Amino acid sequence: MPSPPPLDRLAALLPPGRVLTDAESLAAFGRDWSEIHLPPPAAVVLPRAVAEVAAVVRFANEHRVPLVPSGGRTGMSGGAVASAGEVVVSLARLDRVLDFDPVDRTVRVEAGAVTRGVQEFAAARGLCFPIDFASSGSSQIGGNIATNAGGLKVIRHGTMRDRVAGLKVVTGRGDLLDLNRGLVKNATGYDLRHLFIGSEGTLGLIVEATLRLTAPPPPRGVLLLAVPALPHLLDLLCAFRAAVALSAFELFCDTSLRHVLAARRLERPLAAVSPFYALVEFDRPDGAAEDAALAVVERAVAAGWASDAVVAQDEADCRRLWLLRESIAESIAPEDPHKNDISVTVSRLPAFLAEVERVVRASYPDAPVLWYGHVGDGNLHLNVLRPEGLDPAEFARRCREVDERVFEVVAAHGGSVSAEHGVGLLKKDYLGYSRSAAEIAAMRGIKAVFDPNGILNPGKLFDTAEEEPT
Ligand code: 2HG
Ligand code: ZN
Repeated sequence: MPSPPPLDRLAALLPPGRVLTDAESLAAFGRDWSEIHLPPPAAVVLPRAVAEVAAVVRFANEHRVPLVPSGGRTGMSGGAVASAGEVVVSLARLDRVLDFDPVDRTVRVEAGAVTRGVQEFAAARGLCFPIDFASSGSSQIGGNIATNAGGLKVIRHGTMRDRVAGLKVVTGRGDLLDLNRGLVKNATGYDLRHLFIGSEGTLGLIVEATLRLTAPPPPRGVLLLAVPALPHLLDLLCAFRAAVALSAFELFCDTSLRHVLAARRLERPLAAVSPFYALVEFDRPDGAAEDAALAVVERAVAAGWASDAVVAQDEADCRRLWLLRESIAESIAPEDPHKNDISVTVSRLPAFLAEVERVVRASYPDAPVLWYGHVGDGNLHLNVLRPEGLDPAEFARRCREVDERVFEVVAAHGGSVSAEHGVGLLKKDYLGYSRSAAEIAAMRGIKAVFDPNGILNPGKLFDTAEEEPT
C-alpha cells in the first residue's frame, strides 16, 4: 500500500484553493460515466496554467504520487476513475479559447474547453467543429483527444484524431511538448501528436490543442428505414453513398426503439415493426439531393431492402428522428446494462453482428439484447439487460464469461474490443483480443519513454510490468 501523498507540499506549489480534499469533490472527481465505484482519490488539483500542471507532474515524480488526468469524466470505460487513492488532475479550469485563425480554419483551446462551447465558438464565426456526441455539453476537448472520441458524424468528419492540428502536452517526465503546431504538412519523422491521441492519459497531460474546423454544414435531410434483414444494411449504405453525400448512417434494433418510445412517451415512427432500423442523414443543399435520396428509398422498398420508410419534412422532423437514435443509451441507463462497444470493417458488419448475436443468445436466452451503433463506421454497441429475477452478481459473472466469447468473434474478424469508448479499467483484460503481444510490448516501451516512473494513470489501458497481477 503506497504511503499517502504529502498534500501540504502539493498545496504549497500552487495558489490557494487549487487542491480540494472535501468528500463531495473527491467522490465527484473520482468517477466517470462507467459508474465504477472505488475508494475516493487522495485529492483533486485544479491547475489554471500550464506551469502549474508541470509543477504537479514534477511533484508526482519526486514523491512517486500517481496522477489521474481528468476531463468531463463522460467516459464509459473507467479511464478517468481514480482507482487507488491517486491525485486527480482536473483540467476543468484550463478552459480558455486562446486563438482563432480564419485562414487556417483552426481554433486553439485549452484542454478543459467544453465540446459544446467549441462548437458554438466555431458556429459564431461561420464555421463548424463537427465532432458531436450526446455528452457534448460536458465532455472536454482534452478528454476527447485522450480517448480519440468519435461520435455521430465520423463517417463524414472522422474522429478527434482527424481534427487535431496541434497538441501541447506535459509528459510524465514533466517536459512540455509543442507538437505539430497546426501544420498541414510536416514530414519530419515520427508524429508524436498521434501517440498522445487515444493514450488515455497514460503518457502525458494534454494542456492545449489546435483544432481544425470545417465549413458549416448545408441543410440536412434525414430519413428512417425499417430494415428486415441485416445484409440489406450494406445494400442500403452503398446505394445511399452513391446517390447523396452521407453525414451519418446509424442503426438501432426494435428492442432499442421500444425502450426509447417508452422512456420518452413517443409514438412509433413507422407502421412496420422491423428487427432493425437505419437512420440516414445526408446533405440537402437543394431539391435534387432530396430527389436522389427519395429515389433510393423507392428502389430499396421495391428490392425488399426496406419494408417501410419515413422522410423528415423539416428540421424539427430531423431532430425527432435523431432523438430515436440519440436517446437509446439514456433510456436504458436506469437498467444498468452490460455494455460492449465493438467494431469490424464495415463490409463484415452484418455477418459479424449475426455471429455475435448467436453467441449472446445462446448464453442469455432470456435477457433483452439491444443493438445500436454507427454502421457507417463498422461500430456496434451491444447492450445486454439483466433478466428480471437474476441476481446482479450472477449476471455480472455470466457477462464476463460471454464477453470472452464475444471477443473471440471480434478477434476472428480482425475487429476491435473498444471502437470508441476506450479501454480504461473495464476493457484492459481484453486488449489482447485486438492488439498483438508485440504491439502491447511496444506500447509499454512508449509508456516508459514518456512516463518512466509510471505516475500517469497507472493501471489504465494495460498494466505495466510491475503492476501486473502475479
Ligand atoms: C452511442 O453511440 C454512445 O449512443 C453510447 O456511444 C453507446 O450506450 C452505449 O453503449
Ligand atoms: Zn456510439
